[in-house]
Amino acid sequence: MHRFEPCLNFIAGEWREPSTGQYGQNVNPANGEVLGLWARSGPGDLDLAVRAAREAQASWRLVPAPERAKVLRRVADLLRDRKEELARTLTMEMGKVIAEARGEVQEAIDMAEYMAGEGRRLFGQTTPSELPDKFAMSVRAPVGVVGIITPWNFPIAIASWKSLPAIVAGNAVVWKPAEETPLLARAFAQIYQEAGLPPGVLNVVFGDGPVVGEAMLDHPGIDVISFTGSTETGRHIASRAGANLKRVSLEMGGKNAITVLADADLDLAVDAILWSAYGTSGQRCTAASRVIVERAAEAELLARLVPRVEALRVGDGLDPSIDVGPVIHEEALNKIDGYVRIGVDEGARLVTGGRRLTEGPLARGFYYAPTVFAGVQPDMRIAQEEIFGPVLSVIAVDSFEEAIQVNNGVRYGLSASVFTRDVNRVFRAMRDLDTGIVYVNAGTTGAEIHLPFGGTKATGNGHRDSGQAALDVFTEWKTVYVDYSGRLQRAQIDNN
Ligand code: UN1
Repeated sequence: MHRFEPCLNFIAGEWREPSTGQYGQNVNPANGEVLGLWARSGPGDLDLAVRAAREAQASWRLVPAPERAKVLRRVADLLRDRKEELARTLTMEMGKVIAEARGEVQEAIDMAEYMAGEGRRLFGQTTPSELPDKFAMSVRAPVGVVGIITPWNFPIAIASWKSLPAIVAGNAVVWKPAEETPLLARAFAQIYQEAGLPPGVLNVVFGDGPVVGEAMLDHPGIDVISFTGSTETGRHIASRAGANLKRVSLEMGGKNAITVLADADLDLAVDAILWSAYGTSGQRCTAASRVIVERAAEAELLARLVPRVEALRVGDGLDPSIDVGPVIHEEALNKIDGYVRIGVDEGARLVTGGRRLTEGPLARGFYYAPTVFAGVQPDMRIAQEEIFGPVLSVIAVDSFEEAIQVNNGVRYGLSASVFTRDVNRVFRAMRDLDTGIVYVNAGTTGAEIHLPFGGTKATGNGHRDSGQAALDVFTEWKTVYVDYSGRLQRAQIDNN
C-alpha cells in the first residue's frame, strides 16, 4: 500500500493508474520529506490521452466560445476559493516562499478571468473585398489537440498560461507536468473537472520527460506543442516536432540583467535587485543574474546591496518571515555550486555567499546562500550561462552604450531592466535592449498576464505565452470569402 494517494493520470475525465504500474516520488525541497507519488506513465498512457483528447475536441470545438468561457469563469472561482491551500502545497512542492506562492496562484486566477473574457472576443478581421457582392473575413479556428509541457518553477501559473487559452479557443489539451510538482497539476486538473469541463478536453499524463514528453513529439494526434523549460530540451523539441510538422511554441532560458546607471535611484535599484535575483531562489526564467552598473556608481551600489543580501533570511518558505526558500533538488544545488567554483576560477571576486547552507534544520533541505560576485567580466561563464539559482554577477561598465552592449551580449533574450532618471536614455534603452520584455525602473520579474511573455534569440522561437499573443499559438487563421454575386468573379484579374 502507498502511504499517499498517488497522482494518477487524468484521461477522458477519469483518474487512471499508469499502464506501467510504476510510480515516482516527489519531495519537499525544504526538508526532504516525501510528499507524494506520481504515475510513471508509458507511451501507451499518452496514446490513450491523445485519443480521448481527439474525441472530445470534435464536440468541444462546436460549443459556442462564450459557453466554453463559462467553464473558465468557474475555474477562476475555484482557484480563488482554494488560493491558500494551493499556495501552501506549492511552497511545499517546489520551495518558493508563501507570499510568492500566493502570487503565483493569483497569476492563474488572473489568467482564467482574462481568458474567460476571450470567450466573447476571439476577434478576427472583416475587410472589404476588391470585388462587388463579395465579403471577406478571417476567423480564429482551434488547431486541434495541444500538447503542453510545463516546468516546476511555476507549476500552476505556466500551466494556466497554456491550458486556458487553448481550451477557450476550442482545442483539447494533453498535459505533461513536471515530475517535481505533481500535486499542483492534480489539483489544477481537479478544478477543471469540478468546473464542468467535459471529459477529455483536458488530460494529464504524469511521467518522465524522455518517455512521455518524447512520445508527445512523435504522436500524430498532437498538433501543437507548447513548452517552457531549458534551451537544450527546447532545441530537441523543435527539431523533433519540426520534422513531424507540429507547431511548436518554446519559452526557454534567460540571462537577464538589471542595468543601473549612475543617475539612478540606488535604493530603489537595490530593492529591485534583491527581489529579482533572489526571489524564487533565482529559479525564474526572468530572474536577474547580472547587474550591469556604471563604474561611477559601482562602489556605492555594492555598499548598499551586500548587507541587504547578507540579511536575507533563508529557510522553509512556509514560515512567513523567510525571504529565500530552498532550491529544487540536490542536482540543482550541485549545479549552482559548480558555477560558483567556475566564477572563482575565472577570477571573479566572491563578495558574499558561495556555499551550501547546512546549519540546523537547513541540513535536511537544499539551501544555497544568496551569492554576489563582483569584478565580473561580461564574457565569463557565470555572466553568460543560465545558473538558475541565487547567484548574481556584478559587471562594471564605462558608459550607457557599453551597458546595452553587455546586456545584449548573451545568447538569451528574455527580460532586461534599466534604472535611470534620464528620459532620453530610457527611450534608447527601450529601443536597443534586444529582449522580449523590458522594464524601466523595475526589476526583471513581475510580468502581467494580459501582455505577451517570451523572449528573443535562444529564449524562444518567435511565439509568446500570455495576452492576446497566446491565441496565435492555439488558433489557426481561417480566411473566408463569401461571393454573393451569383457569377464567377476573378480576383486580381477582373478589375485590372
Ligand atoms: C518564469 O520564470 O518561468 O514575470 C515565469 C515573472 C512571473 C512569471 C515568470 N510572472 O517573473
